[in-house]
Amino acid sequence: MVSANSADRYLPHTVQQPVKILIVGAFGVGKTTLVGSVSEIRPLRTEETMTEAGAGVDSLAGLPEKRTTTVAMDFGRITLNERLVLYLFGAPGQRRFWNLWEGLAEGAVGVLVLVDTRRLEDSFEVLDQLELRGDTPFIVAVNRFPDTQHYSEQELRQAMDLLPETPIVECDARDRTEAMDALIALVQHATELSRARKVAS
Ligand SMILES: Nc1nc2c(ncn2[C@@H]2O[C@H](COP(=O)(O)OP(=O)(O)OP(=O)(O)O)[C@@H](O)[C@H]2O)c(=O)[nH]1
Ligand SMILES: [Mg+2]
Repeated sequence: MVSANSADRYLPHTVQQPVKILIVGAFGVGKTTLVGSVSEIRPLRTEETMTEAGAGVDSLAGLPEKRTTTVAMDFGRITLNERLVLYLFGAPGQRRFWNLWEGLAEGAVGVLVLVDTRRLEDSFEVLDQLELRGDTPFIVAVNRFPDTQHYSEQELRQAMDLLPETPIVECDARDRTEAMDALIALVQHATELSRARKVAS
């Protein structure tokens, strides 16, 4: 029997809609920072102190504070509304770990590609990797650093050779609201694509 106040005790069954999101990007673009800013649980991190091995491979230019790098993944969670919970997986950015991306992308509804336009060339290969994956929806989020030069959306789109339908957003990965807005834009894009594909099939 359902008691009068069951609505207070039980979450509506619609609540548990877990959605997996993958955050990728070149070395040091702010993936771990973004997961940490938005996660409502203490994020799981796999940070290791950077060693000499990375010197010359991964540039720390423009990242004066950076001391560690992700070696496996970041994990966080955010409840977007009473129906939607996002599970966030942040990928490692060092190229030697990119082989982990395939596994991390398994079951993801969308990918947030974080880019640092001060080192945009580092992101070209990241975008190539995604295009190889084919059908996982993605959007590009420009992480704004203090010395980031402003480019128009058209300039960015052209530089990254993005399709007109791929959304570009801008955020400060340290800012919870801005980072969350980027994730919401991704979820919306993935939802729209999935609807369009259903109609087409
Ligand atoms: N000013 C500024 N600094 C940022 C921002 N996002 C990240 N940082 C700093 O930039 C550095 C890089 O951040 P991480 O979050 O470790 O980058 P990552 O993409 O996870 O790096 P890897 O896992 O090594 O690829 C850190 O020192 C952050 O404090 C931002 O939006 N603005
Ligand atoms: Mg990281």
